[in-house]
Amino acid sequence: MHRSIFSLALLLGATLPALSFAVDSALQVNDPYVRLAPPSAPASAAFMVISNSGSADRKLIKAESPAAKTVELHSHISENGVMKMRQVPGIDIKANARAELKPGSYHIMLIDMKQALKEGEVIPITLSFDDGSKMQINAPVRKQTTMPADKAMDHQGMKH
Ligand SMILES: [Cu+2]
Repeated sequence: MHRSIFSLALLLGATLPALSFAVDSALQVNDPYVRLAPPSAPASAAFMVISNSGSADRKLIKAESPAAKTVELHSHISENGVMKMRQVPGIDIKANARAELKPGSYHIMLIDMKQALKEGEVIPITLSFDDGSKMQINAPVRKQTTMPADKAMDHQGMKH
């Protein structure tokens, strides 16, 4: 009797480490979209908010999409007063924080689109993170609004 309870405790103890070994469920992507570019434009950009509810810093290190020949992670920097895009090796998503990919800031650049984008079309994007985890998201194509950033944020918040 004693022995069987003891084995059960051992068994439960042994399964606990396995439970905490989950795939990166701490990361969540909200409100992804791809900017509708003019049909002649060879490139467009994808935006989204990536939240990290975990206790470890994460980094987005790669993005891929079947819709574009090349996909790069970009940031906007101000160089001599001129805003320029620059490729970056990764986008940080700090522990218990979020990374906002938005116009004028970090974004996922879709270069050499295979087809012209259509409004409402959904673009699949695969995100790879520094812990080896991957996430597949679907980003609808949206017309670029010219709202100020704070208004756009309110709008995003209201959607959920
Ligand atoms: Cu860019």
